Amino acid sequence: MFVIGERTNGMFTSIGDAILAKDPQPVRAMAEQQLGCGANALDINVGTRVPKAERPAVMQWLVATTREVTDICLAIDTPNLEVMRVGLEAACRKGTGMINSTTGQADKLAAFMKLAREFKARIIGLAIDENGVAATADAKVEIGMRVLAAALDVGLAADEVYLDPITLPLNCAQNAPGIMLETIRQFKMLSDPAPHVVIGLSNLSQGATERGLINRSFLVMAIQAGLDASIHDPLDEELMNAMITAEVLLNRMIYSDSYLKAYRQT
Ligand code: THG
Repeated sequence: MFVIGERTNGMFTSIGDAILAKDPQPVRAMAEQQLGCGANALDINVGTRVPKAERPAVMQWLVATTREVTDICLAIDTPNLEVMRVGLEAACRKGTGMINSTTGQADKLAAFMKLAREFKARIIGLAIDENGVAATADAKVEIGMRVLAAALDVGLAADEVYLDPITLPLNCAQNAPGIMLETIRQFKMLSDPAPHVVIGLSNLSQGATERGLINRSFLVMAIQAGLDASIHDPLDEELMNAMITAEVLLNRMIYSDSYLKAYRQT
């Protein structure tokens, strides 16, 4: 599993405060903590408290500050093309970048795929188009197919594409998790080699009690369905243990009595 740490996000109070104060220390510390807990990439999101006009400069600062402590892949989390470009420039000076994300409308796809090629960045495509979030597995897969085709057209490989079925909160759409699982299975059958499949796991439990339990139960099911990347909190040790155990149970990792420790050492 490719774990994209979700915590460098202005939506979290401590990081949001640090961003507004331009205080680099909490940002660096959060990057190091996530990496220490097994993150393979970090999602970088300035949050909603930064005025729109300042977002390019703030993204530049947030990425550059994170880059001071790590060369790891940085996923630039913004729907805005200008913010994305500035973030990728800062991320790709040293190490790789990932576009989080494009949607399926033709004009957005064209612009973001051009950026992906320019920066040799991997790209996440959401199951959203001009009609909003696709509601059925068929509609999500149709958008996924369009994203994959656009990526192949600009010369990306299928395994540089990460399709995201869109995670809705369980407390507003109780049938959505089942639809996501079906979509994940179908995304993995779109091509051979297949695209990757990613989710923003924490969306699922927003507003619910038992957040941790809901997140880790679903993550295990999604891994079985073919999920191979997840944006989540690597500091949640029970979540990471459930993820590692799912990989052992699916025979993707060798069992030993110390498999949790072994995973963390590699
Ligand atoms: N897909 C893709 N990217 C994404 C998402 C996705 N990026 C953003 C988001 N969804 C994933 N990241 C988060 C980060 C935090 C939370 C949820 C998803 C979260 N935050 C707490 C809350 O809202 O309750 C904030 C807690 C606090 O204030 O401390 O749940 O789906 N491609």
